[in-house]
Amino acid sequence: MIDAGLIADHNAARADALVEDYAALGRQLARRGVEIETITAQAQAFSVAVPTWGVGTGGTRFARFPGPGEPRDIHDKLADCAVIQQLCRIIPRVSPHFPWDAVGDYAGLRAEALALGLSFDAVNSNTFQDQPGQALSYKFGSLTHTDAAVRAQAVAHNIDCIRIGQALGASALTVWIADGSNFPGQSDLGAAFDRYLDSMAQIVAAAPDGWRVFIEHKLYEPAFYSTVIADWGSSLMAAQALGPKARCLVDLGHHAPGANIEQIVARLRRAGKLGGFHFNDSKYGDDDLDAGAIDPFRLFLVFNELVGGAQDGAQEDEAPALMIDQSHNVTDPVESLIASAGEIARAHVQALIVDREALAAAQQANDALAAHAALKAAFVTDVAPILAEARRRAGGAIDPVAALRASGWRAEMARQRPAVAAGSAGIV
Ligand code: LRH
Ligand code: MN
Repeated sequence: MIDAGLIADHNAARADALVEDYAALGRQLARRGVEIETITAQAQAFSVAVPTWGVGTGGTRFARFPGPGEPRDIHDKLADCAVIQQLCRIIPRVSPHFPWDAVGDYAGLRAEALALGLSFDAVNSNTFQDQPGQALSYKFGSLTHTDAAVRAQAVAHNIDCIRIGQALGASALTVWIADGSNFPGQSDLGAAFDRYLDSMAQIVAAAPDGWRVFIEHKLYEPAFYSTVIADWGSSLMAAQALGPKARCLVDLGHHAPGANIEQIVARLRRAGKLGGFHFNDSKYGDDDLDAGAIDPFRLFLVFNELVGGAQDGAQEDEAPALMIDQSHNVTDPVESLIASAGEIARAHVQALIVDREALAAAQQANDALAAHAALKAAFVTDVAPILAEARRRAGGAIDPVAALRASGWRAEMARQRPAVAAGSAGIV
């Protein structure tokens, strides 16, 4: 962990400037009828989960270039997540991935996380890779494979993940499958979906009451002609067929360029099937770039739907699970997760300060410019003082990346952990 004294000194050096900026923003917001203290309290209550696979350097199919002090296992990954939480105070939950994070003692892992101030969010299964010693290959699919024995193997793995999740105190399973085809004609598109529903029905049935099973759609990759759960339509059809435990998870990077993701969010909310998010950013494909790095306005518009888009007749019964899913190929992963959590928190606060009355009036009057301006006014407001003050009040750092760098934490990890050779390709 980072020395608490260092964080205190870091904050002390920035306190006067923050007081000044916070007061100025407070006056500006008050003129707009917004009470800054109310927003800051909501910012403090906000949280997002980090992916265990995000604290190590990520890669592409071409290569992975590990950095210094790479986490070696789930224990190092939890320690790194705890440092992010210590500085940001909005990521108290970790989303693990199996078998990447497999250990022998899950009760022990839960206690270890708790001692670090962390708990577990949705667990992720993996039937998109073959594991050493695995009986049957997922080369041609998993839950939708034409061979019932392969499907049974994949179903069993997902049920194992649910049992692990129960031991960790989690209450949701995220199921993303790579199943699809590379050639027209290779797959019976209808039958593949039917096999998906049959396999998922067994997984959903194995989930305890109160649990959620998140269906994660993705347009393409690694399948490059068809993907069984390619879009929100397929995901929603499946979630509606599979019953109340089944919900849809929206990974921002899993859509065609130009897709209107905020409208997808509105539709899934309307259907009562918006289960969760994987936040990241992208310019072309599933680039898994840092949230808010490419298109912060899009991220804001998603939160605008979450905060403001309450709809008559919406069947929504719970808030969606908010999680990050990124691959940090050229930055320090811990710094990127800190920055990304900050960008997600920023989009949330910007959505909270939208003048909803002015927006609704302009929408009703078909005053397009005034309606757009009502959103833009919130988006262009520099809410950084609210974010920093929320962190400070929660015991975090006013400028968490600067505090991390000042602490020399990464150099210390490089000293403690063996260097990892470059070379292997792949996301982790
Ligand atoms: C698939 C995905 C999925 C995870 C994986 C690491 O692209 O978004 O959520 O299992 O990344
Ligand atoms: Mn994802």
